Amino acid sequence: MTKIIRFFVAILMMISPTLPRSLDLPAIPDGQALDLESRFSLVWQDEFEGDSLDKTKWQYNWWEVERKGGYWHEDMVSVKDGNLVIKTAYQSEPLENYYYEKWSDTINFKEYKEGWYTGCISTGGLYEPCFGYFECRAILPKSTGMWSAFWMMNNQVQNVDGSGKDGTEVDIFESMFYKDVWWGAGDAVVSGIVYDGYGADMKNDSIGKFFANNPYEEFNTYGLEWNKNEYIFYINGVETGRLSTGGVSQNPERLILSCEVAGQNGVAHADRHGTGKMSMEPGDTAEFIVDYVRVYEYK
Ligand SMILES: [Ca+2]
Ligand SMILES: [Ca+2]
Repeated sequence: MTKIIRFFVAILMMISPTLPRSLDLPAIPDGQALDLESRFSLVWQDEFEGDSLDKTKWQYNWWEVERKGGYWHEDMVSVKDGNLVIKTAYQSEPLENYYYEKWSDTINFKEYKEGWYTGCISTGGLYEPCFGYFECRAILPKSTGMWSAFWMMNNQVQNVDGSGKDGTEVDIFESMFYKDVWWGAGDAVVSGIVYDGYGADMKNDSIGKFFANNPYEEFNTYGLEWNKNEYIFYINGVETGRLSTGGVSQNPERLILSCEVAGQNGVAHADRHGTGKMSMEPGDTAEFIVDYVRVYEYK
């Protein structure tokens, strides 16, 4: 089905490259190829070798008790066979009940409940770069009603001053269209930005949806080039789009790998992202598998 839709989209793109996006269809990446070697130098990486998370590079979820329709918990994060694995599964017995105070490293305690558990890791407080090229290589978790993401942010994103220059959430990719074959988006991811506040103050923009290659079964790379003037998004080293809406962040930001379950207050349900109802049942597991995260500076 996706092959037929991709073919249809390719025809539309021959008529006009922006036509799929204007119809809310995913587009095929067809921008400039990234010239990584001549323009950038590798300065930070985690290849996820070994058998545990490197705590000199990452910390576990740093905020919130419940995360949307589930819970973030470090027991859902592991390193094995050269990959980071963030597992999403239903826990009939709640896992140990602690969480990090929002926006801080302070640990608090509150009762966790039965429900969907998943995980998040961040370089917050350990490595917060500003500008460069950021890439992960990953296989996406197979369930509707949830999504994985590789993203960046800092605490200033919540600072409402009319600009994103103090800090912008940059969603390098979010996967939320698993099995969404109706719009042909099943093999697509979305990329975008959120800036100048959350909740009622939130402003955002997106480059739209773009196809990756069989992303729930195979590794693809998802990248962001961030300079003073714009964000440039890539899939497998091919540009998908650019954004600078609201002003580009000029401050350091942390890198984040996460899975989230659609819903609220720890209860899973379909939400505004159109992720639908969770297709997993208790006993099922979805895995977000990350081969590496690499960071490059401009030469
Ligand atoms: Ca701001
Ligand atoms: Ca690896």
